[in-house]
Amino acid sequence: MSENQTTTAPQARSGQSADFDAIVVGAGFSGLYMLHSLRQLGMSVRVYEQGGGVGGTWYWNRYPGARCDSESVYYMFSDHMSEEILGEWNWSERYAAQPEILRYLEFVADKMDLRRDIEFNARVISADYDAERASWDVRLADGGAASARFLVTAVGCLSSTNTPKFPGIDTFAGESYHTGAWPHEGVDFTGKRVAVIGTGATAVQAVPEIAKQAAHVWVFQRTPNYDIPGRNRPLAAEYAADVKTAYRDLWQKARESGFGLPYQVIERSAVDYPPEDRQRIFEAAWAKGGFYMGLETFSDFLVNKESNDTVSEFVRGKIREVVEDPAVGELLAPKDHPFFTKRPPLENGYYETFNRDNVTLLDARNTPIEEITSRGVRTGGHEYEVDAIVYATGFDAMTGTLFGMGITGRDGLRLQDKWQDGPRTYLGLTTRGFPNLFIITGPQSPSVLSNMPVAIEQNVEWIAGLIGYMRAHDLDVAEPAQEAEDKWVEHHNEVAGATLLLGTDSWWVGANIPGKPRTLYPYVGGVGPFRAVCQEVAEKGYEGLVLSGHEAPAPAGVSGQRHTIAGRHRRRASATVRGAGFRRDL
Ligand code: N01
Repeated sequence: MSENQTTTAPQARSGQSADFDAIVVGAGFSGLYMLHSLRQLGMSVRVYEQGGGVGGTWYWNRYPGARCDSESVYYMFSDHMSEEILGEWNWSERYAAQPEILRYLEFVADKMDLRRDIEFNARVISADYDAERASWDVRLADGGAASARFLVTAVGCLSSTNTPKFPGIDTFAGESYHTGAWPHEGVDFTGKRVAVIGTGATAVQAVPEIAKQAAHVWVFQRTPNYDIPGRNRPLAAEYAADVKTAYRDLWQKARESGFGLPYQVIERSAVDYPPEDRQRIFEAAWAKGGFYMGLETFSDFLVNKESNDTVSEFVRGKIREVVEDPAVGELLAPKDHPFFTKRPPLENGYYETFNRDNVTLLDARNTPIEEITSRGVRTGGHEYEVDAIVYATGFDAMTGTLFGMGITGRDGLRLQDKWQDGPRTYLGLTTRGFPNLFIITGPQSPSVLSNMPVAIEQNVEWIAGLIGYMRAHDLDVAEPAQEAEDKWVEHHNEVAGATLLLGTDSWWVGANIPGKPRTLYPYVGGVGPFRAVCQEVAEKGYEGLVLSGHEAPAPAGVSGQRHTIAGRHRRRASATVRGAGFRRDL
């Protein structure tokens, strides 16, 4: 990984504020594509990236075993970014590992000559909207400053790490690591005693790798997950070639799908099938590996508890089969929440790891972690002495990084104050009171409930489309009308409420962060239906947004026309839910 990629903005370093048409924050998948798209409009763009290189999530998450849970052939930019890159790039594994994905993003950045507009090691500490100038003023941690008419956040959904405030955490004398900020030089656990706290998708990838090196690993599990076998393997050249040949159809299918993957969703309920047929369908998906288990078996797991019970029991049975010690198998088998109401991790050897002599599973639900001591972790009155603690404890997802950037809109309104009871957005992409602020993969858009590149491409293209429209029509300011935003929030909550998701504690609903409002953060109405709504909004001249020249007064909240628009969103709710593979009408 090359660390000397900084291209400095001379103006930002001379004590004066540089002025750009747009500022983009973040240089992962989203920021790279946003930069490219805005350049296509002929705009001057500056990207600020906190890391020392491109990659976003894939720059920071270098923990052992880190790899993508989407099949790599679909985890990349489509021909919308570059047909040439799509043709040239070849993945080596079914699920690409972190170093390969990082290489891919570096390849994209070089190929598209993106680095010259990116400033690395540049952390945004504030972004203030100046209504008179219709401009965003951005300040950086190192004293740099810049302004721009448009501010686009491309900061990812899982970029603010969460380390629980365990008593005594600072007293530990050994090594401590958070998986989301892993040392670039790697960590050698050979012969070490290691505590891993957490059993989410990250730990499920890391534990088998750490266990291969360590003298002993203690895994502190608070909630077991329904881990699906990934069945990772070298990517067959013929398969990869077939995907490339059919990419136009496959990408279109992914764009119109519920979760951003071109899988064959069949509208059917598990409860309508006799047990032996159900079993056959489950076994086939289990053997295939990956999210086929959730997406290609039955279509009503998220809205029908009875149907969900069948798949939940199937997965529990599989876990019990693999784990040799029945007590450990039972502890690993989730019973407190339905399948897929938390993000199911993909595993490659996770359950087998608990058959090793050097791995011990501990129940952090019934015997919670009491404190971190200078020597290790105390739980149930016992001190587990270790050389290293790995915090696989997740992220302050979706809002943590946005709030950390100090975004202040019109009249001094801070984003965290506006969203103190939960996010309020129009389409997840804009929020009233923050003109010309656009959020890629924001809350109330499909974001993490999609194969990410597909959600990102849609968001970026919509934002670029809007900015292009504004420039063509001599418009300077875009801000959602109050009623349009209210209706989107209402629709979002209505769709969320029709699913089982709100009933399970997960980061999807903010339950992992004490005090965070409990609401479903990503939009569950489906990637395809969301795209259709956004497209319709655009075709109607960006209905629901108030577009104006910058001298115009702050936009009024309500109009009869917007009422109609909002009404259409509401009607679409039932279509959306059906379109996303759910059965319950709203
Ligand atoms: O984080 P998590 P993650 N005491 O929040 C536990 C994506 N991802 O980094 O479940 C004890 O899921 C917590 O316990 P509980 C993917 O979307 C993608 O693993 O809250 N334990 C949980 O077990 C994923 O969902 C890929 O009871 C505590 C764990 O820490 C998301 O990232 C790969 C605790 C946190 O799990 C986040 O996954 C990996 C406490 N006080 C991840 N606090 C790819 O596809 C927390 N925990 C590339």
